[in-house]
Amino acid sequence: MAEIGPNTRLRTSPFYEATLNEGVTAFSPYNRMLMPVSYGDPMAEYDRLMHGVSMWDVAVQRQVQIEGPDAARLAQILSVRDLSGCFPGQGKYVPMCDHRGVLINDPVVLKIADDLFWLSIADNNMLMWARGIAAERGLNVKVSEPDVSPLAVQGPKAEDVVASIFGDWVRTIKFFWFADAQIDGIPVKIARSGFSKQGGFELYLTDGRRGVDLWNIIREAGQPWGIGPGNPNPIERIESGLLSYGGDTDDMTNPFEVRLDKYVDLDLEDDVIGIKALRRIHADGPARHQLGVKLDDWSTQTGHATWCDVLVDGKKVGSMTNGGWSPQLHAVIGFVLVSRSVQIGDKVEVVRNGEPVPGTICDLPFV
Ligand code: THG
Repeated sequence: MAEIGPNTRLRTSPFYEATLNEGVTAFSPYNRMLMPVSYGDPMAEYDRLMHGVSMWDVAVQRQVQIEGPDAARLAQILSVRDLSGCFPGQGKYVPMCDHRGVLINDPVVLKIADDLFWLSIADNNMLMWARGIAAERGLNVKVSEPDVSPLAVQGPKAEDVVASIFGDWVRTIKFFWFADAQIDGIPVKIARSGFSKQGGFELYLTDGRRGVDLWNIIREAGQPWGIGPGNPNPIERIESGLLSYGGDTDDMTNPFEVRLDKYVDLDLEDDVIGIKALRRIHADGPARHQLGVKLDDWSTQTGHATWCDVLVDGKKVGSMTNGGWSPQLHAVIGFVLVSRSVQIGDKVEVVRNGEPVPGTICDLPFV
């Protein structure tokens, strides 16, 4: 088995050593970093998230910091969701598009202050994008990547764990809001957010030298609730209908195709990038839509390096973008991105490793 040689282009997370100690078995590249994606026991990782508490290293969710007099303006120019109702201390899930209306990211935007924003980004170079747009529009802002690394604590017991460390006041943090805190001199922002539907927090570490210390504090405090390491869980997020930018989207996908309609405000000013294209796409109706598929095949085989063709009467109508065995549905389920002619209830075939597997189209979310 070949290895990735040491290089300065692949950055390590402040939690890297801690994840090695935990026995991480697989990484995925993301924002020129390594994201831990398995500790070797996917069912245990899933069960902790569903019934207990899981912690995961998402330092790869890099922050793009925008500060200065035009910070709010640049944040809005990049966002097809209205940010005017966003207050300091609040986050919003925000689609970002290019001039064609194609989705280029779906960050959580955190408003730190009236003139200071973080874009907590998915896998695409938004630092370069934000800098380029700021310069071309002549905006008075500084765009940088700060020393900030999120650590997720997710699952029904996450609140108990985080409260046991920081105090019961964290229970009052509202969905997608955040607050400053410290533990043993380690500075964090505690946000009620995270890439699962099981509830929990993300701790934004703001001193990269203290990653292992923070990991160990949470690990220790979580023992009574059976905490263990995990990852943005590939099957829970499919059951729950959460989009993976870059996993479920390609270089043509617009927000309407992937169920982000409710985060798009078409009456924003014309200077918002992509908004004019989105108005046209909305009027014409998008070409494709994202739905679910349930396969009539009990094999638990998961993990596809490429999208799988979806066929109707032997003709390609789209792709299954991700899929896997669902313990809740007792079936292999997946997301499909298919022509709008394909409807809920339709019978299709999904080509996996050259073999057509029959399945049925269904609505999202699965659960
Ligand atoms: N947390 C933080 N940054 C992130 C992610 C995260 N950056 C990358 C990636 N994940 C961005 N993608 C998402 C996708 C979904 C959600 C958050 C980030 C999400 N959606 C909820 C939902 O769909 O139900 C809530 C959206 C809402 O209604 O406000 O949480 O996970 N820091």
